[in-house]
Amino acid sequence: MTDFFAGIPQITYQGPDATEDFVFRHYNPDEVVMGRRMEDHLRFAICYWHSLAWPGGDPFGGQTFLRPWFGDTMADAKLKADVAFEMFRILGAPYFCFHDVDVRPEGASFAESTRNLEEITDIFAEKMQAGGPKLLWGTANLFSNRRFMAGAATNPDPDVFAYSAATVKTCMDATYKLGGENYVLWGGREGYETLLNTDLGRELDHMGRFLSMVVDYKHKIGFKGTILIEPKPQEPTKHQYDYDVATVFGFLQRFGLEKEVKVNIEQGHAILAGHSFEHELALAASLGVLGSIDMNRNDYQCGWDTDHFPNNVPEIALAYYEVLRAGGFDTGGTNFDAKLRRQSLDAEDLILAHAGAMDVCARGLKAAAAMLEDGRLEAARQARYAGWDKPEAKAMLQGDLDSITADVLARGLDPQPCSAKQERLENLVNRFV
Ligand code: XLS
Ligand code: NI
Ligand code: NI
Repeated sequence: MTDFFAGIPQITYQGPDATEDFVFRHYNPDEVVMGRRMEDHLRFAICYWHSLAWPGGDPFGGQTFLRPWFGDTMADAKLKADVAFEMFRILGAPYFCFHDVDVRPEGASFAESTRNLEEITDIFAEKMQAGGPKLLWGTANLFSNRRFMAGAATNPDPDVFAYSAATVKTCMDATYKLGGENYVLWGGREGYETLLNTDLGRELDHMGRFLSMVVDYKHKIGFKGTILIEPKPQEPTKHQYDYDVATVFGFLQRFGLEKEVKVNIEQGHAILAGHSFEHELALAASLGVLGSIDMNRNDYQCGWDTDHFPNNVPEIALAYYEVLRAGGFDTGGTNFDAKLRRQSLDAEDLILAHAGAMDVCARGLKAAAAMLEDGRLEAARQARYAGWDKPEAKAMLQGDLDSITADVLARGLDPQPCSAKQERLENLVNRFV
């Protein structure tokens, strides 16, 4: 036991009327929603990087957090692991996620970094066995160290491609060892700063080959989890190749990987791409690649990825509505890829941020389930397309432009528009949120 969270109680469900701060008011893990326990629907994960490794910097100032484990020794990493698992326990989090660099110090060589990762993940394994959470996903940080400044798989230097591939292998090994349910690739610097020095076609070819190697390795070691790509349009690079769900899907198809790889969709990244979160979720579901979500929120007045904790129930309800329509999560879950504001210095801020976010997600999930169970939204959607259920409409799709034109003439067609009922549907949504 460390004393970092001293005095902070275990967070438990106390119902919406509770007056204390350190409680869940809406997240009740055992409550059954649409036939599934809430905990099994939401599959919350806490991310190591923002909660335990992020020092609180912004473009105008550095570290604001002074955590006792901020150092680069194995002793620091072990203290951080102790605090991490205490935090997971206090919040009753069923899952966590990490990058290699979040959890271990960088070694003097690749081999030493790998040994450090193995040692720390062995400690994780013990803590997980002793009742700790499961691993939702592991990933490699191929964007912070200066060696990755021009990209990882898309780096003009083949040695960086090699270093990146070897790093991903070690992180997949660690994820597999810990029973991780997914492995994520976020292409942090897979993109460009200027076209003037970039061979875009070559970089995309290399990225495709890299991903194919990742998929091959998954099968080679018998990893049963899902490989996920996390789209983001820009930041840190000016343009990132994994721009959004549509772009990623086209990339996967080009390399024949659309049945092998799904997407991890982040709220803030969807907004940066000029979409809504629910747009990205609905599109991924319709393409059969909806994997998991990174839950957070961008500040709508700032143009960057601020990774706030979520607190907007109506938005989250629409997001989970798409998740539920798609049948809910399989190996995916809700990872809080969210960080405290840099003035939120206290240990309790970390706990309250997550407890509040879990409550907000629970409210969103319940609202989404109620909308689905009510059925009127889906009935209206079906009614709108009802014409397509008719045999002659289906037959038309088997025809060609000549046969369709003949039919238009024969029937003297003159289509009449009808209302799409948007406001009526929006009013309906507002009854649930
Ligand atoms: C950054 C990304 C990152 C990924 C994991 O914007 O969201 O945190 O989720 O590398
Ligand atoms: Ni993310
Ligand atoms: Ni992000």
